[in-house]
Amino acid sequence: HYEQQYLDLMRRVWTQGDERIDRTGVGTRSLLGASMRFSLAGEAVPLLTTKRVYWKVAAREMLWFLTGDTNIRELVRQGVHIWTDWPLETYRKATGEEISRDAFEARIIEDAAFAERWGDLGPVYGAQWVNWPRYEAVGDGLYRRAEKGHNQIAELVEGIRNNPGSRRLLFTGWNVAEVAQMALPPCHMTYQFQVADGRLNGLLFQRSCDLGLGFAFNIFGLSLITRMLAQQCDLEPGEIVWQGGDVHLYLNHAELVEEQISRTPGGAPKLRIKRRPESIFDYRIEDFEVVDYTPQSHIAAPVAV
Ligand code: DHF
Ligand code: TMP
Repeated sequence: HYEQQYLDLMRRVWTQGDERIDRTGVGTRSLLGASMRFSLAGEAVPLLTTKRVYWKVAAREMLWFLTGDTNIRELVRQGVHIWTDWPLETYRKATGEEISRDAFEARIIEDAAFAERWGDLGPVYGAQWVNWPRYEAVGDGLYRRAEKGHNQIAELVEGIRNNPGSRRLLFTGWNVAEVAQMALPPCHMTYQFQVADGRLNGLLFQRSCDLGLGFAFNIFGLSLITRMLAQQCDLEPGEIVWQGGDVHLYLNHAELVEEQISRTPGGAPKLRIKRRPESIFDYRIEDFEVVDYTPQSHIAAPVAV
């Protein structure tokens, strides 16, 4: 089963990983460098089956990236809570107010000015993917930021269509000049694609991977964007390759790890796109459907902020 690779890696990190205190203070076991491959042939999708993965949340996040938005307001409006903890932490530290997560989210939705001030994550994924800053010369060696940045995604679609032999079919969120302004520098940082035999293959380099929590979303996201790009470029989806840099398990995920590696993966979920939108930017959540997904129960685990 495709998921065995994941469970094997999880066991390896847990039993052989180097134990250290990380940025969050929670502590991890970690190793550097890992790779997995999955087929997207037919409608296959490597959703984890040893726990329920809320794939619609991951899909909404991906669609949100593609709009270029970096404010959590729209996510929260859609009932997506996965990015709330970071602005919440900033707000609590800055104001000393012991506001609950629910109350913070309610204010983000109700109060546009509050959301503007406190809900932004900085120039993260979306900002770099579709609006990477571009500068134009104004003379005397001076530059100003152009109104419109580079749209790496639009350029990628053109590249796949018009230059399928290219080895430069990629986009990245790692903008060195802006990393310091981001709530979190990109984890799933570089995506690369290849056209081979009428198929689109996709690869993700993820510099930092929370194997217990983030990975399930990231591998689904890679599958989804590869499938969307393939559809837009009249190709069949091929394979995806995942490459992890610092691959880790948080020490407070012990129960999740023990439970998950004791389970046996099963089934062959499928991801369907029900419509062919005008462009890569016109997909809606209703366009996606997952069938034959009968996962084992969800395993809740705390996220290290
Ligand atoms: N920090 C850390 N330490 N790990 C992450 O995976 C992570 N991911 C981020 C931002 N910072 C992070 C963005 N993505 C969840 C999933 C993805 C995600 C953030 C959080 C999460 O909490 N997933 C739970 C619940 C999902 C839900 O309730 O919708 C899960 O069980 O999958
Ligand atoms: P770091 O910036 O110190 O590496 O911390 C980021 C943490 O978030 C790390 O545990 C990796 C995890 N993460 C993912 O695994 N996937 C994601 O999509 C995101 C945003 C974060």
